[in-house]
Amino acid sequence: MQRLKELFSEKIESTQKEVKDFIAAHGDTVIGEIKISQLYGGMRGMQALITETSKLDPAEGIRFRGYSIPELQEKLPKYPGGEQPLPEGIFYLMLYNELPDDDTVRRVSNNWARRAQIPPHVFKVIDALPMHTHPMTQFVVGIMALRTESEFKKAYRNGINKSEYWEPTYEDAMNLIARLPRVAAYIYRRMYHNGDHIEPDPSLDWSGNFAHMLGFDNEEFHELLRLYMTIHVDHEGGNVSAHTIHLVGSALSDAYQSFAAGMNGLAGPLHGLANQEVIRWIFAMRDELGGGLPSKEQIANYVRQTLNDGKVVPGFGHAVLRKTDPRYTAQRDFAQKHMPHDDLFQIVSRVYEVVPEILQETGKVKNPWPNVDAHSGQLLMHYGLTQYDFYTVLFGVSRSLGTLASLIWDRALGFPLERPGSTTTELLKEQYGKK
Ligand code: FAM
Repeated sequence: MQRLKELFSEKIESTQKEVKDFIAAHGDTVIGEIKISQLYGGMRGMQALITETSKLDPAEGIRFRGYSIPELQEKLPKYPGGEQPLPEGIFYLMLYNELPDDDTVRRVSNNWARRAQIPPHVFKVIDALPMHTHPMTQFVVGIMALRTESEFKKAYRNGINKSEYWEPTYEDAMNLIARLPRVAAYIYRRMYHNGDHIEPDPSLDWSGNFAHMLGFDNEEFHELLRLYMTIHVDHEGGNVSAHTIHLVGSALSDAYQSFAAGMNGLAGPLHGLANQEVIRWIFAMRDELGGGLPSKEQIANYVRQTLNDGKVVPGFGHAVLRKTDPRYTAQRDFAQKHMPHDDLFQIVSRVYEVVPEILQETGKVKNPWPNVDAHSGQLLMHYGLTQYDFYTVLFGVSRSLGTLASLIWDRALGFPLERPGSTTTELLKEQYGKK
């Protein structure tokens, strides 16, 4: 068995025991109550899942196995001469629950490079799609086309013992993570560069190779993509993409089926598609206001018009966060360091100054602050990745790291089929309506 896989298998038994003992001792402890409003309101605030890889605190933001983004920017290994963490490092942290050293991160990079072969039929399936097919649709089709390679599917058919489910899931997850950049780059080059595809450079790290295959060899862009791929990996377990992947996987659907389902959730405008919607909204505002840097008042009027039209202001708000998203702050810091005078950065900054107060004025927006999507498009635009319909694919490639690490643990810990109950308004009225 490979060293990385062996290292993981050595962690399973102790973690299984820890969880088993904890449930035995505290399984009957009540940790909260459920209100009727939560059943109609998207289950906000209901602790209903176990997701070991990360936890989102409304007041502080995301922590990955207890570490904040600034802590990881300091502690995780970087590319030689680089300042941003290598995404291989945060994956290792989430799966193995320990900080990796340079050598371990290099081992993950090399492992993924060895796994990155794509069966030719995958490209043929993508090429069969009309060129105007949304990149996220092409991405999901590509993921499902890769499913022919599923180790779990094969193992289950051959009668695998449930105690070993984690192993083919590990293989599928590592293979899928390794192959997603190539599938994503294929879609990008097909749509925006006349199918002028770029071969992988296995000497590069996972994210650097992704940037290379997209057609960007600017080292500063490689650094941006390492930051981007690191901060989008996970956001605890209840967001639509993570929750879907966990739920579908609980039926013993394999990593390909589960991840494809999650990517359809990520493609929703209220979730991962918001990164493209932010740029579309800013460009529409800039065009309507005649170009250049809009005044704060002009932006305020445009925001109010958006709200009056019954639309959301993309990039602001969050179902859990109640402060500026630290993933936004990390991107803002990068922009301030590398492109302080970028025109679009000036607009994004001014939108940040204006929007929260107006959203607060509505009296209904619980979190008026920017989320991860409010900044990401500006950074990509700066380096020439201007095709914003593609942005959610980048988000999806990164999200594979957290959600598939989590899926491996779901199988390793033997999590059962997920099956919450449902009720009806009629029954609730009968039961509680008389009070
Ligand atoms: N612009 C306008 N209205 C907003 C808003 C925004 N940015 N954020 C929340 N609201 C509204 C929301 O639509 C709801 O209105 P109604 O009562 O009329 O339905 C009200 O404020 C209460 O909503 P909430 O409790 O504050 O937020 P939710 O938990 O229901 O929704 C979001 C959270 C993220 C779906 C919501 O903030 C939103 O639609 N934001 C804009 C889209 C976006 O940026 N999504 C990306 C989120 C990001 F984290 C990600 O997943 N990548």
